[in-house]
Amino acid sequence: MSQQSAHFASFLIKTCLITLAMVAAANSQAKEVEYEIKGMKCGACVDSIKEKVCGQKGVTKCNVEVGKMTLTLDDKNAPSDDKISSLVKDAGHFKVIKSTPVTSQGH
Ligand SMILES: [Cu+2]
Repeated sequence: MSQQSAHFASFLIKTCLITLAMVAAANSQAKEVEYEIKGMKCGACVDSIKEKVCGQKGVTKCNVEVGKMTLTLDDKNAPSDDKISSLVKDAGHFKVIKSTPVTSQGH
């Protein structure tokens, strides 16, 4: 095998593995939850919450904006609501005041 085709083969394998991982992620039960957060004022607040919450095991998607956080949670490994509340609290003077499951039905 030439070096170039070996390189191409390894590229194919990587692409294949990524696709498999994506399919696995899509197949596992995921839920989306929206959190209303008190005490956030600016981008720095957003960053500190992101830092605490987004890397958690079971959090597959993490979107934080001022006053609001939307997480996609992998049902199997998802942190509990209490855990998430305490992570948000640890990030600064923030408090989860409401969490609402987002249903994709009705779209
Ligand atoms: Cu801030």
